Amino acid sequence: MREWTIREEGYEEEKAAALGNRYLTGNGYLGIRGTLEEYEADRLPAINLAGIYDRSTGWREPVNLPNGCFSYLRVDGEMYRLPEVRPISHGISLDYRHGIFHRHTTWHTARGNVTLRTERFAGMDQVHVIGMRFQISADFHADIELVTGIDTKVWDLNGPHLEKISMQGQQDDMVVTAQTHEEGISIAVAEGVLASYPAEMKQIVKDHKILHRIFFITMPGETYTTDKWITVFTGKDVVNPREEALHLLQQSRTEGYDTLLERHNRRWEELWKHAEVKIRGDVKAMEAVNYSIYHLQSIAPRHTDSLSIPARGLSGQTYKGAVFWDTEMFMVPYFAMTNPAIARKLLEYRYKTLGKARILMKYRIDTLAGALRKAANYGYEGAFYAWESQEGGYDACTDYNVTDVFTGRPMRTYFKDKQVHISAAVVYGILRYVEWTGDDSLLDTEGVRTIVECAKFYYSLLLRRLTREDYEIHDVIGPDEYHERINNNGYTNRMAKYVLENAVKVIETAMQRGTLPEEYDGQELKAKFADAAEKLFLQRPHTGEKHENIIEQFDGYFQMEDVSLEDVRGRLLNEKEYWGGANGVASHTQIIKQADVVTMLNLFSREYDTSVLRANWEYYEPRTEHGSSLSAGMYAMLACKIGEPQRAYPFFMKSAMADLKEGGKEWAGLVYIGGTHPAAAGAAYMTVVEGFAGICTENGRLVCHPHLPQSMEELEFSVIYQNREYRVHIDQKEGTITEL
Ligand code: IFM
Repeated sequence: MREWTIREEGYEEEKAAALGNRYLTGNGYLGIRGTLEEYEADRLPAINLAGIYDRSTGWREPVNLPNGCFSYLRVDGEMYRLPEVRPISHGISLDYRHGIFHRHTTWHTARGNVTLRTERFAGMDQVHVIGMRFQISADFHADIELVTGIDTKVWDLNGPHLEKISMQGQQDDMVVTAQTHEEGISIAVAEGVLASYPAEMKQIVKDHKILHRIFFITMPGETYTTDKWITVFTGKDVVNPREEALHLLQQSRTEGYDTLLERHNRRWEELWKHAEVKIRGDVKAMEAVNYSIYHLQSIAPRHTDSLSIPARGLSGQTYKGAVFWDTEMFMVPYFAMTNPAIARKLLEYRYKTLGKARILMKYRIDTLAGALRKAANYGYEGAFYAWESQEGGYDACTDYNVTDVFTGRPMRTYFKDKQVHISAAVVYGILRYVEWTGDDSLLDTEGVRTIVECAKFYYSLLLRRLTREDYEIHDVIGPDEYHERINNNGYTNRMAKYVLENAVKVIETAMQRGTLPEEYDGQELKAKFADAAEKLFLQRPHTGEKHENIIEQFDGYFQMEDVSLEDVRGRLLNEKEYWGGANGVASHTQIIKQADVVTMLNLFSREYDTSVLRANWEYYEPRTEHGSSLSAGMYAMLACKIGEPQRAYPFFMKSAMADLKEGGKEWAGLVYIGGTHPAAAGAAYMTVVEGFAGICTENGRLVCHPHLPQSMEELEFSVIYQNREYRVHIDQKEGTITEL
């Protein structure tokens, strides 16, 4: 039987960063890192806000809130906190069915043992509230002081982001207000406690903190419970965040902790009704995939319309809290199948970031945002979406996105300029949603405009040589980021063709319905896009002994040094050096960072014989570093499509365990790059549904072609397809799909 709980017993200080990610709780509005309550900024605690960005000293990044969870204990006047005082027992756990974090710590003191237990959750029912409960017990008459409040000195990668910080006591409650530097967005964090035992309470403001001091003496063996509520609002949510935060605090206190927790649990149970995956015979796989789903649910924006999900979820400021292609390619499919309203929101974010130029107060020039503007800046037409999209579609990707470990100097990278496949991911997400859900209202005027503008972008990238009839796309970076500025990337060209072909269909339908935006000449665009789609050069499976059936990743790839992954790894002079760029160890070799041709084949598998799919899987897998968490899932899914679930299995587990296992990349030099990996979580889910269960649509009907790995006796889950819910049951012999 599974537990729905992960645990970490014992205390190891150096694990703080990793556990902060693994034990994350969140509700789409905010994410609370799974760190200990007594941690200050140097141990990476954070309550990370969705969709509020700021720039002060370096990169623009999402804002971490004043830490309303901050707390520690004093016993007989001595401070008891980690890591300063070693405990005799300590552990944390996460109930990932309900997003509840627990901690227990027992310290030995001069007069006896004291135990602190805490519980906390980010309200799923009411996203502006964080609930916390402390339970303290001792085996002697301990003189306890529970210190809890709001720490305004927060962990930032490139902060500080908050100014005009004010800390005020408000009778029994306290409230911190502040403003972001760049846009002056006001934020308010209010906090209140309720002790269920007679206690003396004081408030103090000290060292960037506003704190309650709760004094009481324990009876041996009794447990003393203190409840705490933290409420959060910003100027983006309401006109007066401070008043709203205080008001909600009062309301939460009146309703009580247990009521809040019960409603929170109920909301999670509703989410699991459509999302849970049951696997008989392989508990480890079942737990890993449901844990992945937990993360996706914890970061899904439910409270507002104009948000998408960053590549590291709500686990902090890594990757600038930006939205990448990860969302459309890896997360949208999961939400379309289990919670289409969320998938729709994620896609509408791209409509909002299509072209509106937003000028922020301080950084007028480089925050001119929007996909249309980005394309124009490079001399292209149409919509070139931000590679690292922040609010308003501002591209947060810098020209120098990597620091050279040898010189300490920034290295020119071309991710922002050349990963043109980002716009195709947006179109893919929209069309995948429409096809799966049947909700073509997403293809209203804005949807048509987005797709047409993306098609115009690819059209404007096309090149034709005087000696050739076909069209090419040069100077790009495909999914494999180690090979920059290459020509005719197999993935990019195929995705461009997909966009052009679908733009023709979308224009046709819009013309019939009279919904084509007035600025377009439908006939002319259709003719141009159809011609481009037909003549666009695609890398084809090679013939000939050496590369029989292999699709070359880009022009000249086969001429690059064909050397093993281990040899390339052995050439590293520093374990942290970057493998790509001008001097990278992989740049002139066939070693690639992540699935590239394999990603293309997975998306368009129906266009190729199994022999081609297999040959490419076998050719590229040993040449792939899997240096991105996006890679393994693509190999897993394609392995299922060639009928090899056993080969898929380790890649599926790698994806599903991306946030569970030790050893992920956490630091690049001095820059923290850790965080959660929601794209890998989405890939793990898709491997179960599309890979192992083989769910797909044929003539508008849901069908399955299962390929279960040996360890899985039975697989069961629900999907929402075209507004109807289906229960899928697969065993080693057959699969059934039943409409509920
Ligand atoms: O989008 C990915 C990219 O493909 C590889 N580097 C990390 C990004 C964010 O996950």
